[in-house]
Amino acid sequence: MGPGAELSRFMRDERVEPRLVELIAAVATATERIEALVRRSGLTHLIGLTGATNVQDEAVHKLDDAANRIFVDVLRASGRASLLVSEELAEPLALGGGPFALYVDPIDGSSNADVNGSIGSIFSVHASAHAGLPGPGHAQRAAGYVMYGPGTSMMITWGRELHEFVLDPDARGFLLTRAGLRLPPSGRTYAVNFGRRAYWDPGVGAFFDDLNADDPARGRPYSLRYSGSLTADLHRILLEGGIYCYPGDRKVKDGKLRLLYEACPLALLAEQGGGRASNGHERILDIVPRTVHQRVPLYIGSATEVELAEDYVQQRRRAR
Ligand code: AHM
Ligand code: MG
Repeated sequence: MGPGAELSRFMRDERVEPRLVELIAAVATATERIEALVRRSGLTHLIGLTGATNVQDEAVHKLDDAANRIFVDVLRASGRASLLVSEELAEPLALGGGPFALYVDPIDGSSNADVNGSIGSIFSVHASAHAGLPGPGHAQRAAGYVMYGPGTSMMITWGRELHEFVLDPDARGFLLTRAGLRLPPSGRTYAVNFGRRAYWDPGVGAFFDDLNADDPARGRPYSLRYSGSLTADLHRILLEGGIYCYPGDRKVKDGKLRLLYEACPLALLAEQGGGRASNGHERILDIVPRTVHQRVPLYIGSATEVELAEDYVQQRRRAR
């Protein structure tokens, strides 16, 4: 019995295609192995940088590298994926067989690894795609993340609702904790790197001024909660409502986050829980990808806050 045994049983009961169940079981195996590395990383010299830079010109952490190798090995052995696209691989990697393509960010929030902060792995499944470029995110066959925090949670969807599994640290298996999870329609917190405010468009700044207003009658001010790990910050928002944002700005036109292995999988999770995800103008899941490592601005979370963000970004609403 592998770490995905209960998850596989649940998927089979839901009549999910057997080959997809097997692929997700492989993802559960990979992330359980990564979790074991993460837990011991402070003792095993797995924190810090490798000295290399990846295709996005970002410094590669030792954990990025180790987690990427685990995904490659486990996926190759599973025989269920023909292709792996990873934040840590410049080009899509042919794996030899299987009906699916897997898109992963092996370690999301790598900078947190050095300070014993929460990190995660994000994954997205498409039908095998020509040259690694899939259709828009609404065509994803499954998506999810595993957050390595005080506990290890997996949020997953196969396009029918949103479910949470938690890794039992003794039995080493993912156990179902919440089925059919729904996001609150609005919340009281937002997550954004406020240090970039000087680079934002006025509409983006006006949105956060609105959330920060001294206006208890409208549920303001919101609280700011930002950890530097998208999976950890989004986890709070999926459970408690609110919004996570990584806007485009004067320095980084399309923001920082990647469409195929960050924004799209998280957008599918949010929508399956009744939330929304947008680039400020367009639904994330409708964007047709142009390149495998393409970046996209991201506004994701409860429907109320994502719609309000769009109103400000598109200047339908202006500074109050
Ligand atoms: P990474 O996958 O290279 O770690 O980058 C993604 C991370 C997100 O987890 C996080 O929300 C964001 O980058 C933080 O970026 P910044 O330090 O610019 O706020
Ligand atoms: Mg990463």
